[in-house]
Amino acid sequence: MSKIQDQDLEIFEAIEREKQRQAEGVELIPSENYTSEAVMEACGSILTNKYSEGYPGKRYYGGQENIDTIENLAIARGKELFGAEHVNVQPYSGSPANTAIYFALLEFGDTVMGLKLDHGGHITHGLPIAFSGRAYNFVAYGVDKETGKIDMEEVRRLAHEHKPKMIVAGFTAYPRDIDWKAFKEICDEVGAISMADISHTAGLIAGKALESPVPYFDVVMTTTHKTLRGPRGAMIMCKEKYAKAIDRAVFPGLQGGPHENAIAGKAIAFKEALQPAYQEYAQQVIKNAKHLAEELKKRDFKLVSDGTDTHLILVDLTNKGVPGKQAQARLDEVGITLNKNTIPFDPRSPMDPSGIRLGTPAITTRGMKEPEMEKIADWIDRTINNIDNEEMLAQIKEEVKEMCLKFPVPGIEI
Ligand code: DSN
Repeated sequence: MSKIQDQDLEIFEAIEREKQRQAEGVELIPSENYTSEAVMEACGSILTNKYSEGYPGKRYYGGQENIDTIENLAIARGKELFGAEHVNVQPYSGSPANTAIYFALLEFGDTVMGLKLDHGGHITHGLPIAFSGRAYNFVAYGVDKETGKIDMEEVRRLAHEHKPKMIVAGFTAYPRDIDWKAFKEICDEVGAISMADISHTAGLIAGKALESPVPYFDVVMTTTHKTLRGPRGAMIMCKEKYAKAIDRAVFPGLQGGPHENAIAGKAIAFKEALQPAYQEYAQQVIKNAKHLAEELKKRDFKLVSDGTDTHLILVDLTNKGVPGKQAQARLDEVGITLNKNTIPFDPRSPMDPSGIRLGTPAITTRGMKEPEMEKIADWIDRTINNIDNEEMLAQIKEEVKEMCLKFPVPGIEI
């Protein structure tokens, strides 16, 4: 970072402070992770200099021989990792990737089904004020009030009633595994295109810790920087019959020049995820999440759906008398980063909801295991129970820092 230090001290110092924050804190935002130094090198490499509109072998500008090698490797490794028929590695991120899928396979105004935002769906799954909600007629399904789990009978009923052209299965804040086969059956019953958004769980699927929708679904989208532990970005997988439409929608339909530095990072991350050690990582992410969930329950935290099958936990703080926004802010102060989140049927506003969302991908990358989950549950409990006790919070912050410094973050020297 010496060049940045010489040239731009303000940015250098902000990055240094961020390094310190990442090293000294417990990162529990379930969509975040620490990518490898190799991936970061690729993202910061000279590949950022190159324009390469088009696809390998069919580019618009010259000088593509090395770019084609890189993108072909990313595609081949993506296919191998997920067993996909066709892969597009160019989407800049999850939202443009989902938009490209809709643009490829739907007409504006078509009916689509997706999970309600306040039940765990994403803004690109039909939020009325987002592009998805304005361009398409989204019909939302939700979770069962008692179980907190997706109500597949409601999905079936709504599908038969509305005859959607596409059903989106996937989430951004839902703690349970998805029954892909059941979704696919419903899609087949009504002739809908099946679309899975596995952004949160792609790494757990690649690591064979969760079942994959790829064999059954028409189209599958994932971001590459969450459990998959790659660079910021996304990829689309689909059946061969949709390949042309998807590629055309990504470029030139929606995007211009692909970010080949990020695509090189994706190729490296996919290679890492193909190694046996990655499967151990994926298993441990889930073991940690289940253990953390149990430890929180022991301390009288109420979990949506009463637990987790994945990396993600959604806590309803109503019984603690501390709203999500205040919990997030105070936990931030002690070095525990997570996010406030709506819970299903939340009586509070999305800006200050009743819940918090947390997860284990990042802390598992650092090597934390079950004993550390117990400490983290304890710190969360003590913070929530002593929300106005500055002395106690300062003490917890020291304890958090002491533990974190024993677990290195890739690319950060302590
Ligand atoms: N922002 C992501 C998440 O936190 O789940 C979704 O796009």
